[in-house]
Amino acid sequence: MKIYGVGKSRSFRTIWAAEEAGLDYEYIEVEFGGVGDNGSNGEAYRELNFQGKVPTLVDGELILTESAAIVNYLATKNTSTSLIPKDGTHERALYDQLAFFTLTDLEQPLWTNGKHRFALPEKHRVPQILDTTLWEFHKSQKALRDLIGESPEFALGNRFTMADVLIAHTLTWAENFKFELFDGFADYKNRMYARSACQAALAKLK
Ligand SMILES: N[C@@H](CCC(=O)N[C@@H](CS)C(=O)NCC(=O)O)C(=O)O
Repeated sequence: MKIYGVGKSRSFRTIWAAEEAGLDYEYIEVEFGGVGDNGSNGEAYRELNFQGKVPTLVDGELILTESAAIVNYLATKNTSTSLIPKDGTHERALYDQLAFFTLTDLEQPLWTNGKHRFALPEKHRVPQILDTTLWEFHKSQKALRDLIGESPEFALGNRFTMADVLIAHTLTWAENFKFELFDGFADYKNRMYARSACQAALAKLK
């Protein structure tokens, strides 16, 4: 199994998830903008990932290019772990709600901020939107507080799930972009990042 990624970008979610699930994988660092074999603009990588984005997972015939889909796939691949609630349960519905919330409401202002500071071609950037992203992220944190509580031990119930990977990674992304985190969330994501699986994933980046 191969995972293609770039540093602490969204691809970090997937290698952290692979470590939590105790799976063997090869991590391949993609060069953003490069045209060589592992360059995001290279022909070989574009064959796997049409948009030249990260992450990409290749497992035999299967190719996945969405971080949360990869995280969920990895969670179910090792059946001896319980990193994702079982299909058809209320707990699974609540898990899905957290995952979709994270990828739509919570990360959206962060990605908009990044796009309009550096990711989009300059002529498409709108600097006035940056203040709006700060306001929106604050609003999303209030919604997150409603969903998981002010000082959560875990995002869902009383055990670790992949929802913690998605949320803690997104909160760290916010911190790296200099967004202010609510106190309880800063403590929560620090505790999640102290997990040995997360530290093992971070070590892959060095
Ligand atoms: N919805 C996708 C988004 C993937 C994505 O946009 N990845 C960023 C890095 S975090 C990327 O590759 N950006 C390069 C680009 O936009 O060209 C996911 O969650 O995997």
